[in-house]
Amino acid sequence: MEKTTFTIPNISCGHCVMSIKNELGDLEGVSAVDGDPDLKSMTVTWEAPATLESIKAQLSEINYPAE
Ligand SMILES: [Cu+2]
Repeated sequence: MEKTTFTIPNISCGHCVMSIKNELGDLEGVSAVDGDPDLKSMTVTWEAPATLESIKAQLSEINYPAE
């Protein structure tokens, strides 16, 4: 199990955090997603078959690319 914090400049409010939570939560292997709109960060708990690449790809796809 891995825990990774992503900085996502496009986050502007709690609604963004909720959208990202919903979208990343659908990825197989992702077990928890938490975010902070003030820090513009999301912390994702994940394991295989999810990968760092698949999480980043999903973030880009929903227009919240990680730095
Ligand atoms: Cu927002």
